[in-house]
Amino acid sequence: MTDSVHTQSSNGAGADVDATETSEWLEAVDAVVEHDGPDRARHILARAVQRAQMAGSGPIASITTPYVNTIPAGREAKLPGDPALERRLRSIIRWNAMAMVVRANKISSELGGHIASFQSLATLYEVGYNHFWHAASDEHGGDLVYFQGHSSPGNYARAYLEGRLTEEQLDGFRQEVSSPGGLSSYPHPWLMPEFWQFPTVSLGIGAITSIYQARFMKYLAARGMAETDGRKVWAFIGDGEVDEPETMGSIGMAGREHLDNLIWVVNCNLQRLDGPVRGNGKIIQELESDFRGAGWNVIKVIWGSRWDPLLAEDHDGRLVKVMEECVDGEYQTFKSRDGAYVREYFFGRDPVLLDRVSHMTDEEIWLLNRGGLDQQKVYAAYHEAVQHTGQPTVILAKTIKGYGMGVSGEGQMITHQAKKMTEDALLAFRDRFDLPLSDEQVRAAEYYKPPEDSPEMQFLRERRAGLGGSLPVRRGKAEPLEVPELEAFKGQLEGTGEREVSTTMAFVRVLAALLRDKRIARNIVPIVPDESRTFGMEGMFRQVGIYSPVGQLYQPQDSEQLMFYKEDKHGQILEEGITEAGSISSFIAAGTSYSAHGVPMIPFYIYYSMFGYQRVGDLVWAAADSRTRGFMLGGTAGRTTLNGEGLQHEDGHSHVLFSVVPNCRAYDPAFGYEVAVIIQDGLRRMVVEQEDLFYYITLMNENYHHPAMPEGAQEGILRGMYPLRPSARESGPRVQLMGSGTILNEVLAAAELLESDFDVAADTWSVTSFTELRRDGIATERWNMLHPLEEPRQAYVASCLADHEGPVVASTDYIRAFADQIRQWVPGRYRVLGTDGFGRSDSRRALRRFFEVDRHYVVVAALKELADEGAIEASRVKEAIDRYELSADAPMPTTI
Ligand SMILES: Cc1ncc(C[n+]2csc(CCOP(=O)(O)OP(=O)(O)O)c2C)c(N)n1
Ligand SMILES: [Mg+2]
Repeated sequence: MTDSVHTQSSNGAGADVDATETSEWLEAVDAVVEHDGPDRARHILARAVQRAQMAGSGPIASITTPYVNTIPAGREAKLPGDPALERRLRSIIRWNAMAMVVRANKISSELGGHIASFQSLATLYEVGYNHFWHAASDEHGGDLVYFQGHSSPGNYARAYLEGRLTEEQLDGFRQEVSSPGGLSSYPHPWLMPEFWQFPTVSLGIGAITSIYQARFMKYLAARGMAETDGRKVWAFIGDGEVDEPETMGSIGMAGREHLDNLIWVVNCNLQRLDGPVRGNGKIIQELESDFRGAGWNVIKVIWGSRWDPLLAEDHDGRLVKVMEECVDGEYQTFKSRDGAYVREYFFGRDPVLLDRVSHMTDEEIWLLNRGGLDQQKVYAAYHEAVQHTGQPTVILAKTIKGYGMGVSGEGQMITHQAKKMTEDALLAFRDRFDLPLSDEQVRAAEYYKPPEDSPEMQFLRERRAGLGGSLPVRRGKAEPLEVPELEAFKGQLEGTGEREVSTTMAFVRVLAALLRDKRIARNIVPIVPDESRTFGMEGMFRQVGIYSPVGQLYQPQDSEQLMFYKEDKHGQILEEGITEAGSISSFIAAGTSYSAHGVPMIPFYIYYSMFGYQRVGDLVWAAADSRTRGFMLGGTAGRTTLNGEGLQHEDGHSHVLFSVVPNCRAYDPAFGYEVAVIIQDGLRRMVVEQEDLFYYITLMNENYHHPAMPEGAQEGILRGMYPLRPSARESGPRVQLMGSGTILNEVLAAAELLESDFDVAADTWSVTSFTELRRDGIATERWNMLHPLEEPRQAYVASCLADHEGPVVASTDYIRAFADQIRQWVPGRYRVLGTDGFGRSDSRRALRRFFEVDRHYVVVAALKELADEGAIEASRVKEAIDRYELSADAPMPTTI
């Protein structure tokens, strides 16, 4: 770049006080570039900038470059083969993608779909499909491509040409229930498990999970679990999508860890749903500095080849100056108008430029194309990206939203949601992309597939065969592993005797046992967001090491100690730092490794339970959709059990939140043996049987005695409840008490008080999962409804309680909705206590009294139920209230 005007506008320097001196410097730069090349120029200038900064110049902007392509025209790798053929093939795919949305909405406009986004992306996808993306084969482990969610019609249209989908299936777009083989709206592995690999449509989710996927591949390779060299993770991200914190929040990690197996393509069509992304600025320039600052290799693909001659002639920088002055809102408007408009409002900003394009017709000006829509420019960028080492690459590709939609949407504000095309727009689309369709066929939006022996189809097949097969494609199973039997956790099954421990400690011992088990030790992936010491896991730092791509470049402060802080190239722990979103992204990468890499890994992600679903719910949903297998451990759980931390920390509802995830098995165990049974069976189901489930288990930090596992309890632990301590009393009033987690101890104490103070028999049940009990209840009820003539089945809760008299009282450390889940299957009266309200700090005892879930409230609740049943006098309830000094007129805990 030779122009002082342009230099000023891109680096914000002040007015030029000595233009002659400036030109001399610039000429010197030109000379270096000419004689020694641009790399040498960069070196000298970097040194010069450093010198000026040392002298106090302040920051000199160096992270943005002029608003032109990063790769100069002369340095581009050339697209191999026949460009015209590729354009024809891409045009057919464009047509079919558009047709499937138009046709679906002829059936009913209820169905929806998007046309404009894929039309902006088509070149970016097709160059990848034809030249870069490997499917998994004997020669290559396979690239992993995160497609932009609402561009799925483009993927379907290609799969149709490849013979993977039929016309009937295309016609079943968004009709998954009524049309067999119907296609899901967006990439959903849950709905199309052999096709889609990564759910992306909740904006930001594909972005962050792609980063952690790339990092997990480096981790797998470092640990010798899989050969991932040469494999790339590609992620397509919308320019509007970059506003999501999940999109940009982890780019620093990708830079820091040198994830050169990661390539992001940001589709800068300048628009999001409502309007322009940065109408008053330039999204590409903004992102360039963000990514470069985060250590990424940035490739801007702004201008198409038709601009090359104009840029080559731009010795005075006037063109680049106008390019930089125009804001994105203007660029959007240009492409919604015509050549005459562009001449007047773009080139017309500078009379010299206007003159420079005077030889061009309006049509030629209109055809000046954008980089992201030019297969040559895109090819050159991809070529450089896959070669680049030491850094992740982001390609900032400028495109046009609704490209080709003409009056029905091109560059228009309304284009995102356009799912219909006028007849004129359809005909214009046909003409613009030279599609061999009659007017009749166009009006009917017929699909088009060229003859099998046509050059387009041959090329398509050849390219995909050369790259290992079709994409996307998802692997559903890996070689199963052997898992330890329950006896491996003997320590937990036998109880703790005199020792008082927490369920967190019990879990850490189970994990330690797994890390010693030869069959699966290597497959375990402990994940922690800066909380290992909280959970007493710091012993593992030394034992298995913390993964770091560079090992440990310093002597740790605690190196003298046995359990020092050990970072290691082969480390097994993923210590994520303070990012729950990043940690769960690692959980997803590890828990889907069986699918993406054919290597089953078993993540144990342990974190503060409050910062789980509540913090990253959408990623939990993505984990479920992805068929992630693994364990999420909600540590320091329970509103009164994590007692000192107050409102923002004390979790009384994560179980209710996790209860909504269909393939999540959620448990609130109270004892070490329950933890062991649940984890062992989870391993069997996920790793041996390969069921697509994941587990949520709450763990607590309260220490108490753990009994040995009662005989025969195993099945009940897994199904959700089992009898823990039956009363020895045979006659007199009787109640059934239920409890879970730490509050089970209060319930056990209540049973003793009922017996000793009130002569009431109390049978105690440990409820490990109200959520599982509810699932069983719903399934049973549904079966009975649909089989009215058959012998009704009994819900598991009902069958447990069938031979046990008396009202039922449940108390937990969660809001009442948790235990309330099973109400309709509890025979007889059912009263639920819970910790509804905001947490606060105090002793556990005070909090349990405050929230009315302690032993005394359980006694009062049980007596009240007995009184309401007529089994005892109401005065006995009052007696208990007085005896235990409960405050009858205290306000509801939820209101204070
Ligand atoms: C978390 C989330 N919020 C909102 C949406 C709804 N939505 C779908 S696409 C879209 C606009 C996307 O714009 P951009 O990222 O620029 O993609 P483009 O279609 O322009 O390529 C919105 C708001 C969503 N899918 N996910
Ligand atoms: Mg956009």
